[in-house]
Amino acid sequence: MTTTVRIIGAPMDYGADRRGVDMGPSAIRYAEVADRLSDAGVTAVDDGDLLIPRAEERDPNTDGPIEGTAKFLREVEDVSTRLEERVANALADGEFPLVLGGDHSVAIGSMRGSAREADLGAIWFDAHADLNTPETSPSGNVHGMPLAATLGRGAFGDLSWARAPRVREGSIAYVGLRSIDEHERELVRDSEMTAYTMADIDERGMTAVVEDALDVATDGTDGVHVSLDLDWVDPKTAPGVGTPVRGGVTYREAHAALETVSERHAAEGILRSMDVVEVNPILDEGNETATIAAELTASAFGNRIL
Ligand code: B3U
Ligand code: MN
Ligand code: MN
Repeated sequence: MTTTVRIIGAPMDYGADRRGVDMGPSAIRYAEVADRLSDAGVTAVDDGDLLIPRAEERDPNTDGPIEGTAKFLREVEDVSTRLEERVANALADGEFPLVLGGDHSVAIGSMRGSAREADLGAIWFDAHADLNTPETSPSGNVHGMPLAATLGRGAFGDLSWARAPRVREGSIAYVGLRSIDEHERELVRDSEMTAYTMADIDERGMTAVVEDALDVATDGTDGVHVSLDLDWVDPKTAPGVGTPVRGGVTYREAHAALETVSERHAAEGILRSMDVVEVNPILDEGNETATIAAELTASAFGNRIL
């Protein structure tokens, strides 16, 4: 049975400080993600974009319903709820939901949709930990908080639209972590999550690290969500992101990582959903970052040279 990937565009930038990631879905489509997926042997269908009002038309509402600061939280709730539905519908129809962001707060809706009928593990390919809560966030930007939201940490514990009850902390693995806030460091250390930093990749090589991350995310779960934040890749290679952090993974390491995921998927059928986030075409050079995003997506579905 061939896989059908359902592309769901989530052009949301409420969670980020810099405008532009709302153009991510267009840029990744323009970089021929659908054709690249076909080359990988899967059928791609496009579910279009969620309609999302521009941030300028909304009020960031920093004194919203919770303790701490989380800008545009009502808007993020609205998008998350609609995205969750689209992701759950794709799975119910037997298709694979591929969410194109948008800033990383789209992962709240994608993971909730994916975890509705399954115990879900996750691999977080990202420079950042995204575990801030509204109380600890230095920026108030929700794209630094999606894992805290999904796990119901801090003020998110009171928000029923955010927490995904079937995502366990112990089933989440970071790969390539290299930028972490002071409070967040403690949060990660005290959590049951597994964190593979850039140092682990340097020491052991990408393939071995991703194999271990897959063990974490598959152990006792029904499937794995892959969250790919393009700031994971080194900014010299992928400059079109809002919060570049030097010392990121190389082009080749990135492909090796997603190929390792696809090999495990081919053998064990582990993948359940994926999001590709934080591509910012305004800051990009020649759509290079979106192109890498599209290529890495195809790698995750088994695109190979031979
Ligand atoms: N940790 C910082 C910065 C950040 C997180 N995610 C991104 N940037 N893309 C924060 O604002 O929470
Ligand atoms: Mn992120
Ligand atoms: Mn990031």
